[in-house]
This record gives sequence, structure tokens and C-alpha cells, in this order.
Amino acid sequence: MPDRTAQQPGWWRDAVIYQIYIRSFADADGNGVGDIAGIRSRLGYLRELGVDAIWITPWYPSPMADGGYDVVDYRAIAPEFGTLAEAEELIADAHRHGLRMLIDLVPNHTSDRHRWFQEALASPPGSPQRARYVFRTGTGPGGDTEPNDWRSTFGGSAWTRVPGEDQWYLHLFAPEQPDLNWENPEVRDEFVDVIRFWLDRGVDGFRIDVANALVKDPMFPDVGPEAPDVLEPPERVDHPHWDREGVHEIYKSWRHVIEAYGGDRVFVAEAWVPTPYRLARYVRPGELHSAFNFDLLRCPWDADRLRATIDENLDAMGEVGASPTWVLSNHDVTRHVTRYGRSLTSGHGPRTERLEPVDLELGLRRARAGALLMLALPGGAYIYQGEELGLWEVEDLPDDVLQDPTFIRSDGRIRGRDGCRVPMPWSGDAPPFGFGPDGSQPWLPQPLAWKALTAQVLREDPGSILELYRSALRIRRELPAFRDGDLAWLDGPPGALLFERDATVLCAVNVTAAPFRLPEQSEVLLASAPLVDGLLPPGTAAWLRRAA
Ligand code: ISL
Repeated sequence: MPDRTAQQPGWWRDAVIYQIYIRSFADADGNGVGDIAGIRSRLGYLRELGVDAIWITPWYPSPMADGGYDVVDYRAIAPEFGTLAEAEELIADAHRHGLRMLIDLVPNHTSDRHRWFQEALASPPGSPQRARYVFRTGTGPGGDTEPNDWRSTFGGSAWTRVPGEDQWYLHLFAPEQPDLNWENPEVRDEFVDVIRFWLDRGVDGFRIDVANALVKDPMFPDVGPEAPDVLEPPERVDHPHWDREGVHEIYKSWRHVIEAYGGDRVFVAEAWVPTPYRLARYVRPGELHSAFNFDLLRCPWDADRLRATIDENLDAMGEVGASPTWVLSNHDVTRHVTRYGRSLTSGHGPRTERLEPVDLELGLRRARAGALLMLALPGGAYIYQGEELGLWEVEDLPDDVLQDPTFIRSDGRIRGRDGCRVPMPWSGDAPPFGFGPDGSQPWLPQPLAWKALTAQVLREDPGSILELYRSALRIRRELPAFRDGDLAWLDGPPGALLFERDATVLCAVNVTAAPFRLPEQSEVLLASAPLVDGLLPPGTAAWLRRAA
């Protein structure tokens, strides 16, 4: 077995990082969207929860065509979120609370309102202003047809025509998100400068948005009939615009930039790629520090599939000396309480109109067990805001409040990602549940039933999921067995997962097995649900300690 700790020691290898979707975390000024002041007021909560770091989704000025992933100015803060001075204070505050802080870098595309894109539209074809983006001549008479068959991840063509011209521009996401031309050295220099700008302000690292998209096949060939459906990750290797070899050059150059700053600053890649072995290429020595492994999140609640996913990822990361980074939920996928509450848990989507009924009680039970599984695995983990409260996907949001471009671009066939972005319930009996000041209106309506899931209510219930996360994070911090390292599988009944992290610490998960007896002479450190007659029931996980 490869020695995973052989290279690149560092805090990120086993860190637990909390994802803040800023619009929905805490709204201090009452305008309906979360803000920096709101985050600052909740740092105590995050420290008590026991995470090591936070990652904040884009906070830059943006028309919000895609929740802020359409950036107008990479060196400023959106007025609805605060000011640059407040951002700097937040970084300092986070550090005072012992939390590292990552921010979101969006290098694949800008907003169409970005100065560069406005200049491009105002300049003629072939001009240096246009060369910052990907403009191509249309095909057919008059250039009336798209340059090729590439599809937007949000539905529809990936090309939009410039009015009155035969020129089209590329957008792998919404038309308001034109793709940058990474063949252009000016674009490369600009992002190095942006990275330095934020490192100079003290951030501990960056999450790189669609890290697998920056480089395109220069021949722009058709993708062909297997063009992926809306929001579904591609299956294919050697795709003309996903996961191309050329992206690795960029990340090697960024590694030099960040190393020069010292202080253990890191990059994490967001890259939906077909296999863990493709993902591992992003974290080879000299490239990025970590990369989200979305396989756990795509994996149904099935013991064999979970075990295979875990093994494959440990193996792939081990081959390059990197550490895996586990994720159960984020702002793009159906919350896992809901996924796990469906009999066919097909992973993270799709969010079509025809949804199977959901059993939220079952989903919560499995989500609790899933948390203990994820947090017992070797490597780092991300917690998406609200998963520690057991929030479910809000699937009955009225059409007229939906903002996700996938909803509009799929003609309503896909509900989109708003259901996992509903603002956090903090306290009180009625909306806005402490998300904003009383009387304020959150940008998406919160379910009334969330009054039972506020941080305040759960904090007072020792059996709550919030207390389970807190205990798990405390134990994980205290016991050296949970540090960066390996696992060894032990025999368990079919439908169960049983592994040890060292000779003394074990994790047992009853995925779908009959209740079973835990290994002899072991003491239960933490369980996601009570044992019944000394047996671990289905949908339950436990951490155990035994004498060495
Ligand atoms: O979510 C996916 C699969 O379910 C991916 O295809 C995802 O859309 C893609 O990896 C990019 O996501 C990121 O960039 C988007 C933004 O809308 C997402 O919120 C962000 O996480 C464009 O910037």
C-alpha cells in the first residue's frame, strides 16, 4: 500500500472545512441576503462546532446571474455583502478564532458585465479585447449557426451570438458567464495578480471553481451525441472542453505563486471528472493541494458501492501522495438528508419534476450515520452549511422565487439548485429564524417546519444532529487515530462497513444489514443512534475504541 503521508505534510490533509454560501448564511443588515457582518457574528458558532477552516462562496460584485459565480470585479466585495475593509476584518477575526479562511476563485469565466467583456463587445473581431474571451465565427450561411455543438452546463447551446455579427462567444455556463481565453497570457497574468491580491490580504487559500474547464481543444471539435445533460458531469476522457491536459500547466504555475507566500496556504480544486484517477492528477506533487472528491456524494446508500468508492479514492490519492477530500453536500447538489431519504438514492440529482417520494426521517437517520462515516475516513472533509442542522432540500419552493439559471434554461424541466440554498435557520419560532433581523424577508422562503431545526433548538438537545457533529469533531481532534493516515477493513456482515483507523479506533456503519453486534471489548465513543439490545441497527454508525 502506498504511503500516503510520504509527501506534502500540511494542515489541509485532515482538516474539516465548513462551506459558507454567503447569500444564505447570516444577514446582519436585513436586506434578505447574507453578508460579511453576518459571518463575523457567527464565528463563535463555527469555533464551537469545531471546524478548522471556512470556505466562503464568491463575494465579489456580481449581477448574480449565477449566485455570484458571475464576477464583475475580482478585487472588490459586492455592496450587498459588505466592503473590502470588512472582508479584511473578517479574515483577521477568523484567524483570532483559530479558523483558516479560503475564498472562491472563479477563473473559467467572468460576468458579461465585467469591464473586459464590455470592452470586447465594443471592439471589432480579431481585436486584443476580444482575445481575452472565446469568440468564433458561426457556421453556415451568414454564420447563422453555432460554431459547434457544445452545450451549456445549465442547458441550451454554449454559444451566444453577438448581435449584428457572425461572431459567437462561448459560455460553458450561463450566457452571462462568458468563458475566458486561457491561451492568452494576459488572462494568465491577471489571475496570478488576483491570487496575490487576496494572499496579500491574508486568505489561507482558494477553492478553484470548475478547475477542469479552463483549457479547450484549440480545434473546437464537436462533442458529438454524448453531450451531457444539464448539470450532469461528463463521463468521457479526452473531452474537448473538460479536464484537458493543459489545465495542469496553469496549476503548476499557481503552486509557485502560493508557495512564495509560505504559511501553509492552499488550493482546492472543484473538478467534476470521470474517475478518482483523473482527479488525482490535479493533486500531483507540484500541483494543487487538494481536490473535492464528489464520488461519496454521488454514491447511493449501499454498502458495496460505498466501500468501492472509498477504496478507489484512497488508492487514487495514495498513488500521488495526496490526501482525499470528502464531501456529502454542497450548494450545487440535493442535500443529503433528502438524497438518503429516497429509496433510489441515485446520488446528487437530477432534480426533475418527477421526484420520488422522500422519507425525511430515514434520510436524517442515514445522514447522521453518513456524517460519522465521512468524518472517520482518512483525509479532509467539507461540511456544507446547514448539514449540521439536518436541513433537507426544499423541493416545494414556488416557481416565482427560483433564481437558478438551470430552472430557466431547462424550461422548468429541472428545478435547479435553489432548494439547497435556502437561508439558515438560527433561532426563533418563525421566519426569518434569526437569519436576518425580525421582519426581514430572506431571499428564499424558509419552511415553517425548520423551527424544529434551528441551531438554538438543536444546541439544547444532546441527541440532536448538531451535537453529534460537535462531538464527532471534538473526538476527531482529540484522537491521533483520526489524523492523516490509512484505514484497514475488517470483516462485517453483508450490508455493513467496518474499518479501523489504528489498533484502537474503529468505525462501524450498518448501511442496510440486520442489526449486528459490535466487535468484542470495544467501547462506544459515539453513535449516530442508540444501540438496541447491544446491537447496531440499520442506518446507524458508531465509533469504537478498544484496548490496544
Ligand atoms: O454541479 C455539477 C454537477 O452536478 C457541476 O457540473 C457543476 O455545475 C460544475 O462543476 C461547476 O460548478 C461551479 O461552477 C458553476 C456554478 O454555477 C456552481 O455553483 C459552482 O459550484 C459556474 O461557475
